[in-house]
Amino acid sequence: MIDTPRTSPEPRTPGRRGRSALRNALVVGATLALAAAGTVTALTGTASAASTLAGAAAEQGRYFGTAIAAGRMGESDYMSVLNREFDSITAENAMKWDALQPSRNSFNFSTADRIANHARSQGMKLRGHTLVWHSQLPSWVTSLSTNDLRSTMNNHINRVMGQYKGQVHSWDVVNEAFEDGSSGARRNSVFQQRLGNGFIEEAFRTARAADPDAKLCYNDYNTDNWNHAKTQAVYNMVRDFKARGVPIDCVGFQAHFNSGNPVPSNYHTTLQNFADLGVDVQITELDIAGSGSSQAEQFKGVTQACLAVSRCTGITVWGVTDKYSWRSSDTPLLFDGNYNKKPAYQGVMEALGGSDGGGTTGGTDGGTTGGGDTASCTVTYEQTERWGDRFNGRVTVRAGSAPITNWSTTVTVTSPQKISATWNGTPSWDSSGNVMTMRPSGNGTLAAGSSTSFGFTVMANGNWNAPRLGSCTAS
Ligand code: G2I
Repeated sequence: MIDTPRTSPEPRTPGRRGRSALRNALVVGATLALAAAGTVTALTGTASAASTLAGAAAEQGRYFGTAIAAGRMGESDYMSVLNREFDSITAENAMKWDALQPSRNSFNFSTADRIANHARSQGMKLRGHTLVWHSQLPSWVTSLSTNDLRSTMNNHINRVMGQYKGQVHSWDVVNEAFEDGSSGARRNSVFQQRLGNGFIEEAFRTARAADPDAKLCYNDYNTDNWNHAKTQAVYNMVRDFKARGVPIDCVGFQAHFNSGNPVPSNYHTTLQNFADLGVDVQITELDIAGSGSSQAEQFKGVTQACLAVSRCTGITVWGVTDKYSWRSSDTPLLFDGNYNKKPAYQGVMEALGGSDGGGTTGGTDGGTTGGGDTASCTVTYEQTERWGDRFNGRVTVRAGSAPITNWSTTVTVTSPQKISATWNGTPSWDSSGNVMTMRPSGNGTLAAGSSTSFGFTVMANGNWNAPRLGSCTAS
């Protein structure tokens, strides 16, 4: 059993919300925005709780991400669940050393860029994984001399972080640098052998200079149980870094669990103790072997533990669907091989306070918020173009399971952003000018399940955050 957190999480405002979170309408926030605009007297046919992982997590001030494999990006069900449910992406393999610098000083960003571009186009966050790791390291690195390895490590950090500067919210700067077992020792990697204990510190200092705005994380597994030697060893390193001013902002807990390594009863204690050192904590590669209610309870417990720690800023699961998991026979994820939501999904949603989205079919239901025959609609956002000073957005309005005759939704931008143009809709504005209520131009009739879209231009004025959508109201 997991220790039940006694404290309620402090609501946090994420710096940048992803598309799914936006789409799934923070109902409270949306209601306030609509009330401020003085435009709506009643919400019709909308759910009372967010119906996707990212939407529900956003209501708790957290992101909810997944790892993705570039090779699966052509599969429409995969992409539709990704885009609907998650607001942060980690490249499962595409940002590792062997993918980015297969031979010395020859960088290949094409696959990683595809993932980064997808995240940007969807208004999703991007986690960077990983800069310095003993695994998936090309053999040319392992034969370098000490001085060459030092400059090569720093060059790799600079080039890769430079490529994604301003887009990656958190980087796993160093991954898995400690041994398993009871020794608490550093792993005997090529970095450790040639550069000694100082390589971790050096990597973090180089990373801070390369992208001062990215959060810099140390990431590892088997660091979940507070009593384990490895957990203590990582804790001592982070405490030492904080004491000496070595730049570190976060600790990633991979959270790969199975029956031999279950979610420990003191998990919340571990997360809280690290957070108390003055770093954020993130659950970075969550997957839990199993099925049914037992798996669901464990996913729920992990989610609750994160919510109970105000500095636990988000959760990433290590894949979209069981069928493409790195350990698919363990069925460790939230969607089965047909993209059906599993009990584990409901477990996470219960912890997040969301609804389960009204159905188990994942691939094509578009994340409907309602059900039955009540008039309802959902909204989704996509950035369609970007220039040096502005970007265009498109909002797709989709009717739920009943036909609708009218709809409205809000688009909120963050000052100093300004909406300078709109098309395919009739806008009205609140007094701040930041909240636009959009209604149909002319006939708002939509058949059940069908969609229409409107567009707008946002003058960024230095702020490139995606706009926030209110809930969609229909009659
Ligand atoms: O092992 C699970 C994870 C532990 N923490 C660090 C993560 O980066 C790691 O991810 C896994 C990926 O999920 C696997 O997909 O890292 C593995 C490599 O250490 C990845 O496996 C590799 C295979 O070993 C390669 O043969 C294969 O070419 O995936 C590659 C791409 O499919």
